[in-house]
Formats: sequence, C-alpha cells, structure tokens
Amino acid sequence: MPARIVKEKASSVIIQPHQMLERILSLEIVRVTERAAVSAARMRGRGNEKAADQAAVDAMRRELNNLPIRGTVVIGEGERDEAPMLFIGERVGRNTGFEVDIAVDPLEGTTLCAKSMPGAIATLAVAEGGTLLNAPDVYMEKIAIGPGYPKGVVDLDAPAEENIAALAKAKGVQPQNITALVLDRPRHADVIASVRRAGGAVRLITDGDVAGVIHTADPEGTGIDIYMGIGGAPEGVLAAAALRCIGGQMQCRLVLDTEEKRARAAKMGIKDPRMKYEIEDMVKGDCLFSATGVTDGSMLRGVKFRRDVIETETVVMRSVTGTVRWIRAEHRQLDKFHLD
Ligand code: VTB
Repeated sequence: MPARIVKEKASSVIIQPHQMLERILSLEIVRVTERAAVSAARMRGRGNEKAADQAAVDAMRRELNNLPIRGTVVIGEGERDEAPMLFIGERVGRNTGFEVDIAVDPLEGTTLCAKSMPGAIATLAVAEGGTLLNAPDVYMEKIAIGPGYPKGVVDLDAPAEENIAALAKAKGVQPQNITALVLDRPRHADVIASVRRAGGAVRLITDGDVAGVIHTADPEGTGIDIYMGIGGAPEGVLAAAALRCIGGQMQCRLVLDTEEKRARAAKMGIKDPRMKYEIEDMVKGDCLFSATGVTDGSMLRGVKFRRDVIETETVVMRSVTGTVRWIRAEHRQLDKFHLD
C-alpha cells in the first residue's frame, strides 16, 4: 500500500455512528439555546419575569421538538401539574434517534432579564437516556472548583475556612489570593463571614449560579476560584453537566428539609435524601451543554438586535472530547425566531 494512504489512515479519527449524531447534536443544541435567548431578550427590562420565562420556554420547546431525538425532560420548568411546557417527564424531539435525557433552564436568571441586569442565559444539557439526576425543584448545597486540583481538596461538609485554606495550599498561593463566588442571600451570611475570616475574598451575585459554577473552571480569566452556597437543584445539575465537559470538581446535596420535599424526591427515585453527589452521580454518562447569553454577562454577551441582524453568543461543550466552542452568530433570516 502506498505510504501516503497508510499515513492518512493512521491520522484520521474514526467516528462511530452514535458519535456522529452526538457531533451533529452539539450544533443543533446551539440553535435551541440561541432561539430561547433571542425570545427572552425581547423581554429584557420589562419587569415581567413570567412573560420573559414563557417566551424562552416557548422557543426552546419548539426547537427541541425539531431535533432528531427521543428526549425526556428530566430537569424542567416544574412538575406536570404546575408547568404546562417542558415539565419534568415531558417527551420532546421528533421521536427518532437516540433516547436522551434533557435538562433545561430556558431562562436562567428571570429576574436579571426582567430588570435587564447582567448574566441572564438560556441553557440546556443533553445526556444519554437515564443518566441525569432527576432532581426535584428544591434547594441544593453546592461547592465547586475548577480542574487541576487533587480530588477531594475541598469538601461540601468542611467549614468554608478550611476549604479556602486547603484550596490556597493546593494552588500554591495565600488565602488572600482566593476568591469565592456566592449568591447574595441572607442564608449565606455564615459562609461569607467564614471565607473572609480565612483571608479569602467574596464576589457576590444576585442570581445565576450555573454560570457562577462554570466561572471556577477558568480562575485566571474570571477571577473566581471556588463556588459555594445554596442554590437551585435544577441549576446544580446543569452546572454539573458543564463541569463534566470541562473538568473540575463539584459536590452537592439536596436540601430536603420537609416531609413533603422528601416524599417528592422519593417519588423521583431519590433513595438517600442526605446523599452527597459528585459530578458523576449527577451526570452519569456523556453529555452536551449549551448556554446562550440573554443579557451581557461575564461569561457571555447578550443578544444584540441590529437593524437587519440579530447577534448571539453561545458556549457549547461536549464531554466526550472536552471541546468547548464559543459561537458568535449573526442571524439574517429572522423569521426563524418567530418574533412578531
Ligand atoms: C439560584 C440561581 C438562580 O435561583 O439557583 C437561585 O442560579 C436560588 O434560589 O438564577 P433563590 O433565588 O430562592 O435564592 C435563581 O436566582 C433564580 O432561579
């Protein structure tokens, strides 16, 4: 055989048929979050969280139903009786192709969007069927750091002071050089005080902890080393999907502090209400993650409406390869957004 052909064979990447679908899907899901973001962006600054969320939900559902998947919404807008669309258990897609689990937050940061403040995104994760944690819409304790640290360097159950000290040591810096990102809520007064006692700095956000967790993956770029505190469980699973793609560590525990919540979780298959979840427990298989900016934020630019062009910015990730793509798109065929 001529040497040239042998060489070509050796250097070519063999793609299995199921990976091909997943490769194509990684672009398809960009369209889904782009469209949800554009619809939500039209509602920026109108003070109407519900209407903004509904616009994102409608667009996301419409686009999901165009995908060649057999999808089940595992993390959605709520339970069937309270959410008419993208409810937990809803089947989406064209009902062809692979069984997949879907986690959606069509508008993460509804308040940010309604007030036209930084950091609202439209986000989605797709994973192999049966591999995403079916989390009820309750609070979740979370701790997350980026890649490159020894496993277990921080722990959900350790005091914040210890975690800051351990992380600083592992990073080879003083605690003064560590910054924690925390949701600005009264419930976090102790965590915030503890981080500061350890010498660390705290950056507070009003909403948007999916992006908050993702910030830890690039401490040099974002200035954030660690995410700590209690946020939504659905947002926790979405963030775990992102970290599964880009690396990092995350530990979480559902806050099931009433009998009613424990019963709801049990109905969703949660056997141990105190379980400490690692990324691999929340996202057990391969996944894709996509997020498009709605308002300008530190992770993504928001949607821009120009005269004849709509601009979007999206980040899409694949766990199989760890590839992260930043996609800035200019849309010229505007009727696809179904805007009036
Ligand atoms: C977080 C944040 C969300 O909810 O999960 C937070 O990521 C937690 O709930 O953007 P509270 O607002 O009740 O503290 C959001 O802020 C809104 O969904």
